[in-house]
Amino acid sequence: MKKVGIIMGSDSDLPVVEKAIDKLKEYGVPYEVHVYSAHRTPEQSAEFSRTAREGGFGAIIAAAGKAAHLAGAIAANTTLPVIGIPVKSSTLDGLDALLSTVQMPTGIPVATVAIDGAANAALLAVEILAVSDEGLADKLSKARAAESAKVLEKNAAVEAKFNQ
Ligand code: RP5
Repeated sequence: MKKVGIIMGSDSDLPVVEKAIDKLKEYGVPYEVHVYSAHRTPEQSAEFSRTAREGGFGAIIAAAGKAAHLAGAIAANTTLPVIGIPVKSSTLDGLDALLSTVQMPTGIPVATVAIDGAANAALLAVEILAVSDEGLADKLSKARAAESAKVLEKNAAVEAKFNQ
């Protein structure tokens, strides 16, 4: 199975990124985690993304806050799918990171999830790998069904309490 690369701009992003790591573990997807900054260690982040395809990666998750150029800088150096997580690490509550991550120019896409949306970033990476992996696709379907069952159970309780 292809690996997922998880890159964060600073180790201060780790509390958010851990939710992506946990989700990948849940699905048994192999991953590597690195701290590479678009601004503080530009050579390392470029080198990682240039060699990611031959290194066995199938998707890259990039998490950064403030002027969050990491996902875009990584996407500039690879044609692998790149998923950006805008991190809420500033006085602007992550809106700065959201706009910096999502507003990519045509030709260099970054699939941007919600501010601090690390679990969804991992799920999107799993969905990308599941395009060519039946086992993963099956796990995703089962998880969706389990979520639906939980909501239906809650609906039944609410209906029983309030409806005549
Ligand atoms: C960004 O700046 C990082 O991704 C982090 O979210 C933010 C703050 O970094 P530190 O100053 O805590 O290292 O580049």
